[in-house]
Amino acid sequence: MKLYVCWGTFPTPRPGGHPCANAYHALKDAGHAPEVVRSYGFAPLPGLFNQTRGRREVQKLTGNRWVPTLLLDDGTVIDDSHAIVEWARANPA
Ligand SMILES: N[C@@H](CCC(=O)N[C@@H](CS)C(=O)NCC(=O)O)C(=O)O
Repeated sequence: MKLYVCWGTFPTPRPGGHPCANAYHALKDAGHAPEVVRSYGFAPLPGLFNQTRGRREVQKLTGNRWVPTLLLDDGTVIDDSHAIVEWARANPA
């Protein structure tokens, strides 16, 4: 499985935590070892930073450029950190 994230899976002071880190740690806690695809980017200036391969792949998969996005080996796409956390809890490795 591939987990598309922004700049990494580090914690940030954001309320609710860093969405990419939340998704990543939920997957790890459930026993998965996702391939992490750093996609960088900055939504308010999409032309400037959102032209990375990762962001383009995310846009193809989801129609938007927001991460985290999870791509399962069977091609299933799970978008949004909350949905990824729920999926991880429901689908331990
Ligand atoms: N509601 C979303 C919010 C995700 C979010 O804020 N993602 C940030 C990265 S941590 C993002 O993609 N921002 C746009 C950008 O960096 O271009 C979720 O929880 O998945």
